[in-house]
Amino acid sequence: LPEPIGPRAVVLRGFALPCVEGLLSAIAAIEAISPFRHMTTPGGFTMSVALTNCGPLGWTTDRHGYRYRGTDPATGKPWPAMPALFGQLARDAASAAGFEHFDPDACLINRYVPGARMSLHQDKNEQDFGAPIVSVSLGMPAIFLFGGLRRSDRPLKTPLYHGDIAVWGAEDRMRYHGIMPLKDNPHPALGRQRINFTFRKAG
Ligand code: MD5
Ligand code: FE
Repeated sequence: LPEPIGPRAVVLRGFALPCVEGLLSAIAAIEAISPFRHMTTPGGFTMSVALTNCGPLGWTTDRHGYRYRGTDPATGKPWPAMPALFGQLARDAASAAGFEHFDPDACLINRYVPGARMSLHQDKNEQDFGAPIVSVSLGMPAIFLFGGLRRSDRPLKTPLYHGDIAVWGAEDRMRYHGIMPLKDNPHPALGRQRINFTFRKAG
């Protein structure tokens, strides 16, 4: 049952549970080609979250700024292909949230360990703000911060658990959001980590 967190934002509890095994084996294949790594922000900070990507475009950051690229700067090669299962799950979740025909060209995969966090930000490096964003959470639970259109708007806090999918679009697309520092609650299957992947239409 979709749990609304905004006018066009929902959490679909457990939506990814039926395909977790397939998702985990796909992530293993992706990280064998493009490993998780800690990138540097334009301000010179090293992110506490490690990331990789799959699909035609991958989100990156370095001293020069944030941008999507067709190749992995660590390997010089294209990002691993988006597994068919990923595309199907993203499309099904978007559809369940009322966004038909979602066709992502980028999937950013974040890995959190205890203490890792993501401070409040907007996702604005994509070309197409008309498309929603779909996010899948696996492993340790996290507290998601869902703010407003101004950084100073007080965020709603909602937990995201293993298998949950969140979908945002339309007037909720540009809301500030983040993840509180992860507590050390080991997950039975994934241990001391949380993996989040976000599907976007970036190009
Ligand atoms: C995460 N990732 O759990 C978080 C939250 C990111 C990011 O924010 O940019 O990699 S996933 C939830 C999310 C993603 C994109 C947009 C919005 C929420 N939103 O508009 O609220 O690793
Ligand atoms: Fe984000």
